[in-house]
Amino acid sequence: MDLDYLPFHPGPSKPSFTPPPGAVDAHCHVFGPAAEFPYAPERKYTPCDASKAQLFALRDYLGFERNVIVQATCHGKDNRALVDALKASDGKARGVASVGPDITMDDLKEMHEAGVRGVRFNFVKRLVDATPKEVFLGIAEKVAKLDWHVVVYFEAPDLEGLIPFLKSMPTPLVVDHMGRPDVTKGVDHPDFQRFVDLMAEVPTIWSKVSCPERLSAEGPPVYSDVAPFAKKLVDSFTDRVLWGTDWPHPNMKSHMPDDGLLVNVIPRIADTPEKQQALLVDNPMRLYWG
Ligand code: 0GY
Repeated sequence: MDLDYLPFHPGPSKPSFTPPPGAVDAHCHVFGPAAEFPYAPERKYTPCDASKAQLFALRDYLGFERNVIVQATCHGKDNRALVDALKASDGKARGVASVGPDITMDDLKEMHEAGVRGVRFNFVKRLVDATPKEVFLGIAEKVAKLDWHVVVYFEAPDLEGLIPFLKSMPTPLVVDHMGRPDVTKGVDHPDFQRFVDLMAEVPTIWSKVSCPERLSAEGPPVYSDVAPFAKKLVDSFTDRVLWGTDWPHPNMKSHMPDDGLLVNVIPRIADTPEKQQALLVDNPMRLYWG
């Protein structure tokens, strides 16, 4: 583990918000354990181990029924830890993998069998070396044949330059963490409006309304400065939003969030039972278990 790496919260509080039956934590990771699934040589950080058993225990503790496990960059394109967790989940987890241009349809079909339903393209420079867009497009064309989608992770300043690429995707697209807006600029700032406009224009683009702990200037326990951004997306695109814990919170430097408090943010961003049902159950079920 890196010396400045913060491990996940050892004893999260019990949330006061109870997720509806069938709720899905649609963004979380497994790390290692390194002795079984070594971290990738090209990784930019070395986390603490965070096993599938710990993830499934947290799922139950927080009141969720399913997980979408997203391949984290510390495992590079070696999806073995992810696939192992999916196979152990009893059908209660789906996955998003990270693959290279040499991936074959047979490899993808094998991952599909295990529960993978998407690939992640990462543009965050501190996490990965850049991949040419043509390479991403070639991968997207392959996974489109299996009706998978693409998850993209980028930071707000990169959105404008990425729009033509995002629009060229042959699959549905899920944007991680609302495109990481600078929340100090306010929800009406043109930068966030650009993202709202993109979602309005392209009906196949979804957003995760996740990670208040990464985006907040205010911090815990309420992360109230992030809520207006997530609420705007939930209200405007109720059937294209997903929520996740982001456990075990890779690379958090400011603080390690209490996962129970993160769950308590949900009713602030989805303020009716109908919106909560869409965000936590209907939307992820359609995308990952449909
Ligand atoms: C996240 C965010 C981060 C890391 C990763 O795959 C990863 O390493 O996604 C981050 O550092 O912002 O979604 O987990």
